[in-house]
Amino acid sequence: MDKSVDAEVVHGLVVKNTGAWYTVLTDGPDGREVNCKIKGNFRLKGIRTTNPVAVGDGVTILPGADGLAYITAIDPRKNYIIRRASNLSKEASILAANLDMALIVATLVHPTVSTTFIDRFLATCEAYNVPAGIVINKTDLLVDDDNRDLLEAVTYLYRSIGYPVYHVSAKDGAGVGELHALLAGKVTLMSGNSGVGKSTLINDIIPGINLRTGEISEAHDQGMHTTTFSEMCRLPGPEGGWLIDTPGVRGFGTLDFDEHEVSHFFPEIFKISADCRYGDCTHTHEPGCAVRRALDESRIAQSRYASYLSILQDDTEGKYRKPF
Ligand SMILES: Nc1nc2c(ncn2[C@@H]2O[C@H](COP(=O)(O)OP(=O)(O)O)[C@@H](O)[C@H]2O)c(=O)[nH]1
Ligand SMILES: [Mg+2]
Ligand SMILES: [Zn+2]
Repeated sequence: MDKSVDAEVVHGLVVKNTGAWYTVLTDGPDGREVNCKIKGNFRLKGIRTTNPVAVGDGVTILPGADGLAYITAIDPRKNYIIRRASNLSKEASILAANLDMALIVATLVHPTVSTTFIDRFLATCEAYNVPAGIVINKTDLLVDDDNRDLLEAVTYLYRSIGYPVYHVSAKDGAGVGELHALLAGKVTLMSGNSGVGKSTLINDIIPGINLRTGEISEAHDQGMHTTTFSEMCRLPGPEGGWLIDTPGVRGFGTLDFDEHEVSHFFPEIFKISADCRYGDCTHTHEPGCAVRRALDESRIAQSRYASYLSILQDDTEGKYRKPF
C-alpha cells in the first residue's frame, strides 16, 4: 500500500468524463482540475453502466501508488439521468448527476421539433426526478400569424401542464439574458435536436467558449452514443452555475419504463388517471377510463396522449423492466 506522506484525501466535482478518465475540480476557492481514474466498485443496482461516475458527481479522490489520482468514493446523488449506450446494448451510461434542471431546446421551424420528441424528453426528466423546462429558440423566425399562433399554442399547452416555457432568439439575443438569469447558480442539462441552436445559445451565455455552430453533425452525434463523453461548462457571473451540453439526444426517448408506470411521467394524465375505474388502467381500451374521457373532452391534449402511446407501444426488446 502507498504510504507516501503527501497522500491527501481531496473532495471535488466531476466536470468532465472522457472514457475512463474523469476531470475533477477540487473544492475551495483555489480549486484545481485533477485527471482521475476510478478505483472501486460503484455500480448502480441492477444495471450495467459504461461509466459508473458522471459529470455532476461529488467525489473523493486519493493519489495512488502509481502517481495517478483515483476516485475512491461518490457522494449520494440527488438524481441522475441515464441513457442506453445504444439500442442493442444492455449497457447504459450515466449522462449526468445532481441536476437542478434539464432544459430541452426546441424550435418550431428550421428545424420543426416534434411534440413527441419534447414529450419524451419531459417524461424522461419526470422519471429521473429532474425539474424540466422548454426553451423555444429561433423565435425571430416566427413572424407570420400561423407561426405566432403555433408558438402561443405550444407555450400554453406546456405551461398549463406546469412546465416553464422560455422564448429566446440566440440570433438577436431576445430572452437570452432571462435564460442566463435562470441558469445562474444551478446545474443544468441542456439537450435538444441538432440544429436547434444549442451551441449558438451557449456561445451567447458563456463568452469566449467558442463552440462550433451550424454544422450538421448527425454522424458525429450518433458516434457519441457508443462512447461516454460529457462535460460541464462553468457559467460566468457571481452566482456561477454549470451547463451540460449533451452531445446528441437520440437515446433520450428510450426509457426503461415499467408499462404501468408510463402515465406517471405525464403529470396531467397521471392526475386524471386517479379517476379510472381500474387501478392498472393503461388508458388504451379499458372501460371507465377517465383519461380517454378527458381526451374526448379536450382536457388532455391529443399530442400528449399520442406521445404517451408512442412510449407505451414502443416495444423495443427489453424495454420494460424495473425502474432504476
Ligand atoms: N434564425 C436563427 N437562427 C439561429 C438561431 N440560433 C441558432 N441559429 C442557427 O441555427 C444553426 C444551428 O445552430 P447550432 O447552434 O449549431 O445548433 P446545435 O446543433 O443545436 O448546436 C446555425 O446556423 C445557427 O446560426 C436563432 O435564434 N435564430
Ligand atoms: Mg451544437
Ligand atoms: Zn385509464
